[in-house]
Amino acid sequence: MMKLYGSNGSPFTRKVRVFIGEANLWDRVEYVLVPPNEFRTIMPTHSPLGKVPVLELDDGTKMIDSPAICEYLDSLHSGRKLFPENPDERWKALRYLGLGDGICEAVIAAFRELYRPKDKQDAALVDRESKRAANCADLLEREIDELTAGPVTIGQIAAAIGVGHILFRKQTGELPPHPALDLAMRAPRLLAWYGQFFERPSMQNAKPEK
Ligand SMILES: N[C@@H](CCC(=O)N[C@@H](CS)C(=O)NCC(=O)O)C(=O)O
Repeated sequence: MMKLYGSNGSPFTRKVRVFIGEANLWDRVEYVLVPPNEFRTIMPTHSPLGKVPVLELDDGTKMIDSPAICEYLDSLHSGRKLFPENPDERWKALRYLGLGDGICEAVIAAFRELYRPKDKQDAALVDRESKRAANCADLLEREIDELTAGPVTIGQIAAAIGVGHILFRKQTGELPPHPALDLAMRAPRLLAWYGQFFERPSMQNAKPEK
């Protein structure tokens, strides 16, 4: 049995968990939740980066970086590939993977800043990162028909995780209201699509938690 080390607040972990669900691989992977208070001691033993997610293979090899972990997992099943084999479909999916992950990175950068002492916080950074995430959401909104055409791919999964991470950190209050991140105003079709995607069992099985 392989082991996926992760945390429930991590969108990159969530992406891999959703991927495992969509690829029907839960019979081969055990999810190991790394407790927040042990994160900084446990994760460096699995990866020099000390970050989640890490996938431990049956031979003990530790795979790092969620796109690589997902691509590895995709090689293990004989069903329809979530990293499409057709080149045009593949480049499209990888582009949406980049945008979805980009949203997560920007949201993480913004809310991390807000964990610093108030007098040390850089408001311009929070503004810049919030706008960066919003710009990615804009592009996904403009391309919603291309994004959602066809069966589920790594691109759709990553885009959904990106949107979900904006909503999650807003809901926890860790990401303060920013006009750029009003998705209902800014990206209504993307938000509606996320609502449908969220109903998939793979997503229901990997809801974000603080
Ligand atoms: N590119 C990496 C990013 C992983 C990442 O940033 N993980 C965050 C959680 S979402 C983390 O472990 N951060 C802990 C830290 O920075 O100390 C991936 O896609 O797996």
